[in-house]
Amino acid sequence: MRRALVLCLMLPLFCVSAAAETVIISVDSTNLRFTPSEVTITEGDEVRFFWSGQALPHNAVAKDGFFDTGEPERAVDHTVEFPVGTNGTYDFVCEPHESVGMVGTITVEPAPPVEVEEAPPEAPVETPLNAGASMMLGLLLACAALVRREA
Ligand SMILES: [Cu+2]
Repeated sequence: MRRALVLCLMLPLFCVSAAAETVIISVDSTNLRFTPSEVTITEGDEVRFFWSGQALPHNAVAKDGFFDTGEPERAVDHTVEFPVGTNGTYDFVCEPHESVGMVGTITVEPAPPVEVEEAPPEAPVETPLNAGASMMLGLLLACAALVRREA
């Protein structure tokens, strides 16, 4: 009984956590490199440029100007969002150390298409609010069945 209730309380959390991810790019100060220097993300994710306590100041500037962490600093905490429509390849450099190879690449893959299997063609178009409400209703019904079975 208690196990089922805990499961029910956690279900909405799983639904929410399927969303954006944050990938951290830091600095390997021993050989003047970004670490990791190549990342692949999906539209909707974000990249956080994060380092502190560096002996030398660094920054990260996209060659196409899409992002720029500002002046080189020993401590940087700068998050870049890649919303839907930004899929592509973004080369970036640390301006003071580009010449010694402190460069990187972010590959942004297109967001997966929205699942349409569950909505037959004759069904009325659901607003996001209705879709969310009916999903919650479905979860509640599943929880109720689970609780009843364990009781
Ligand atoms: Cu640098």
